[in-house]
Amino acid sequence: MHLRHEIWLTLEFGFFILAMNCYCVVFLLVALHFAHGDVSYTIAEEMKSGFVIGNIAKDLGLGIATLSSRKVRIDTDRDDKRYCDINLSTGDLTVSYRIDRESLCGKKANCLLKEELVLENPLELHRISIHVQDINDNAPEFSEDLISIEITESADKGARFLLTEARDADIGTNAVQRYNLQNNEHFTINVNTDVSGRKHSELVLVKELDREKEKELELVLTAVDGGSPQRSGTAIIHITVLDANDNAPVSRAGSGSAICSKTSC
Ligand SMILES: *[C@@H]1O[C@H](CO)[C@@H](O)[C@H](O)[C@H]1NC(C)=O
Ligand SMILES: [Ca+2]
Ligand SMILES: [Ca+2]
Ligand SMILES: [Ca+2]
Ligand SMILES: [Ca+2]
Repeated sequence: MHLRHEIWLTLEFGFFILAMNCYCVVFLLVALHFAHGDVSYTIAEEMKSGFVIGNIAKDLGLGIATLSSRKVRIDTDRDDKRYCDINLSTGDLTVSYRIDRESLCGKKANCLLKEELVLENPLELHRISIHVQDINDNAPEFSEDLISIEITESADKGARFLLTEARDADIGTNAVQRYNLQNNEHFTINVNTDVSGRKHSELVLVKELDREKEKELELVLTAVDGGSPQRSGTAIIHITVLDANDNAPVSRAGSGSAICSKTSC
C-alpha cells in the first residue's frame, strides 16, 4: 500500500521522494550505531593487567544483568591485541594487555586507543576512546657510547663542534631537556632547539688547546630528560688534539739542522 502510494506520488515528486527515503535510511542506520553514546577515558600507559579504567556499565547506563544477557564484548580496531576487557560481574573496563604508548603512537603528541563495546539483541555499538598518557619509562640514549672528535690545537676560542644527539622514546617533558658536560677548562656546551623542538648540542671552545701539554681529553656528556623521576644517559667525548706547527725548532749548536720559523718552513 505504502509502496503504491509512493509510486503514484513519484509521477510528480519522484526525485524529491526518493531522495527523502534515502536520507531516512541513512539516518536510521546512523541512529542505530550511535544512539546510546560514546565513552572516553584517560589512562597512563603501562598500567598493570586488571587495572580498572572505569565502570563502563555505569557510564553507559547499562544494568549488570544486561551485560551477560546481551553478550557484551569489547572489539578492537586492531585484530592482534585486546588491550581491555570487561568484567561481567562489576561492569568494569579493565586493562588486559600491556598498553605501551611508545609502540602504539611513537612520537605523536596524542595517543588514542579505539575500542568498541558490542551488545546483541538488538545489536548496539558504543565507541570507547582511551587516551593514553605518556609516563617517563625511557632514558635518553646516545647512539654511541664514545664520541670521537679531532680538534686542531690552532682552533680559536669560540669554535663549535656539533655532537650527536641523544634519543628518548618518550614525548614532551619526558624527552631530552638538556645536556650537561663534565666540568673542564677548555669546553662548555651549547644547546640549540630547532623548530621541531629537537635539541642539538655542540661543544664550544672557551680556552685554546695545546697539544704539547695535552694530546687528548675525555669528557663525560650527560643527556637529561624532564620526567619524574628524572632519567639520564651518558656518552664519553674523546677529543684528540691535532698538532699545529706552533713551536719554532730549537737549534742546538753543531746539530746542523735548519733553522726556520714555523710558518715559513
Ligand atoms: C571481576 O571483578 C570481581 C570483583 O572485583 C573479581 O572478584 C573478579 O575476579 C573479576 N573477574 C574477572 C574475570 O576479572
Ligand atoms: Ca612505555
Ligand atoms: Ca613513555
Ligand atoms: Ca624519558
Ligand atoms: Ca704543536
